[in-house]
Amino acid sequence: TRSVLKAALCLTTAMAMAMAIASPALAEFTERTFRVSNGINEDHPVATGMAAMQECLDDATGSMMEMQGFWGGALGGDLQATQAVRSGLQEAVVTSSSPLVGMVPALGVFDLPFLFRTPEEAYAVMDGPFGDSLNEKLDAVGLVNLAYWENGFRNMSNSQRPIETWEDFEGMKVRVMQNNIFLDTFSNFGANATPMSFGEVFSALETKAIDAQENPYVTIDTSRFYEVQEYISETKHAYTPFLFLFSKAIFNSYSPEEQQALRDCAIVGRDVERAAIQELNLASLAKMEEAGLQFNTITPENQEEMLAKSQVVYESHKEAIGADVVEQVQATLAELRAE
Ligand code: TF8
Repeated sequence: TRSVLKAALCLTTAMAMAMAIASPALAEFTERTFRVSNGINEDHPVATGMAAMQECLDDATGSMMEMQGFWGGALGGDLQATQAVRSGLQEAVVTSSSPLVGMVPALGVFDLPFLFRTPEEAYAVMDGPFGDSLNEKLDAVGLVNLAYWENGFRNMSNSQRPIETWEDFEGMKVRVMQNNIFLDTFSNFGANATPMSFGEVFSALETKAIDAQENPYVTIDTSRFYEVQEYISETKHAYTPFLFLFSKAIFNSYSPEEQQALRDCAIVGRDVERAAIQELNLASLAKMEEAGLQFNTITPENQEEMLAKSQVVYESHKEAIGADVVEQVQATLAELRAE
């Protein structure tokens, strides 16, 4: 018994000493590596944002947290990767909101045609109380949205003709995201809309199984869609965000300090990523024009007509998105526009 007592005493002393030595700030961090799944390629500005986020995490945690980016859908498409994150099999994913509407119907608000007019407007809505209210709905299905990153304003590319009015969509085979709002928006314009996951788009364009797709310029560039397209039309028909989603099950096993570092640094990365996209947008467009694509913008009148034509989509999806959600975003936008 004596030696046991002695050993116990020794242990207590050792523990007390260890606790005194460990710096109180760093004691809150455990060495962790986590995977971040991306559908887009590594030359997309999300990588620039992640580099800034990593630097921030290094500073905040004493280099205890390391992100590993996976690109080009290597860990699955948006929907598949998000399901893995939700069930705790994967730590994180940067995904468009649009394929997740089946999980969180309110996210469909971002798919409503011509909802936002400027990036600043979109930022104000997403980074404010409205964005928070959607984050609560994501949380309820096991997803922690660290921040709203930018996918951006979506424009058309196709192999047939310039899009100048909604009538130009007549009979065009347009790939849409796996989302009924996009499906109805393009069907309503007279297109032959086909839902398809992002990973299938390039070869579907290449083999002419489809004529057209829509994405921000930076994506049309970095995913090489322009190599198999002839026309690019600045429709800006929707602004879709990227969500930086962390598995709630895994997030909850982290210390409060680790959770805070993730939230803070995701915002640092967000700002860098948004700025990088705004800059690259013009460069991407110039590059695609140089590669021989014919570019056109849409007159404000024709854009107004597209919006008017799309009112039926607002009406038919309002209930599914949540009438309160649609009304809240419209009220927030009205307030911003009155400023
Ligand atoms: C789409 C989306 C995608 C992104 C990407 C896979 O068209 O805009 O480009 O979600 O991360 O499916």
